[in-house]
Amino acid sequence: MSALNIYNTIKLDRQNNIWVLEITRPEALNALSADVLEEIGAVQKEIRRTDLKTCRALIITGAGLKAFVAGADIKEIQKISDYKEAQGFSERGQNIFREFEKLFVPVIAAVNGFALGGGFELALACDMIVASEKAVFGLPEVGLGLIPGYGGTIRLARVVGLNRAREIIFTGQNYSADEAFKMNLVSKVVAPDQVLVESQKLAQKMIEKGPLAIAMAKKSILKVYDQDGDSFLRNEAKNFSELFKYNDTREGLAAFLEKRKPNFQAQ
Ligand code: CO8
Repeated sequence: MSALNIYNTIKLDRQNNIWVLEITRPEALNALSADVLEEIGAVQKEIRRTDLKTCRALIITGAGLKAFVAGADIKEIQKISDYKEAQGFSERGQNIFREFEKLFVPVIAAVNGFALGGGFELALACDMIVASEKAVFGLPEVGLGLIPGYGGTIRLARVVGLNRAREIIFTGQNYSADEAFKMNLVSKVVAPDQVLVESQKLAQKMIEKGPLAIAMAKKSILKVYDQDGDSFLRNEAKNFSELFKYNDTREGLAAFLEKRKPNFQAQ
């Protein structure tokens, strides 16, 4: 990990342009405390301030072999006293998770173990998931008298369909990595010691492509959520056209026609 770690509950490796954010509370199965969320928010700020050459992709993972993230910190949830406080709690997490969707760089969840509750919701807010064979996915909130409050009800339904999402949320049961793969939740299932390696390989493939093109594609895909079909297409066309203001687009097209590798400069 980078020597320049300024965080307490996470580690951020910025040694190459695929940054790795590791949540480091293995004693609590990497549960998302207020401190973890705050530090994740600070990393997002770092990425927004950083140019597209320095940070080209982000991988999120959990420390240890057992858990990616076993949920929001139940000890903290227990202290919530009223509606207003609960609303603040949920919105704080929602805003941070939403930001992963809005970041210009691809975000990969490297799910090395339990991804439960808020942990599953975190993975759902990432652009894609690489899972260990031992990963476990579930939204046990209803068993705690809660519902997924970090965007999980919506994001899950969008990926697996309404009825499957209802099953997952209403039963609170756990699902294996293979089951998650069959539900299109996961891009790849790999051996436990390969989760980070495979996530890095996936990121590597993406960072060889045009960074601005990926940013625009990410922006366009997000609009599937937010708008009806017509405005989605308008938005896609707008983002597509926007790319023609940049040299990289010309470079990508020229390189293909000249049968060489493109040299993208993020400009
Ligand atoms: N929060 C706080 N501590 C946790 C959490 C958690 N989510 N998960 C595990 N821990 C702690 C345990 O309390 C335990 O601590 P200690 O050693 O001090 O007792 C330690 O981590 C190890 O856990 P276990 O001993 O329980 O390990 P096991 O191997 O026996 O079990 C499990 C592993 C099955 C993953 C089990 O720990 C478990 O069920 N964890 C809770 C999973 C869960 O219910 N997650 C959902 C939480 S709620 C949520 O995420 C809501 C998100 C939306 C919030 C919206 C705002 C309101």
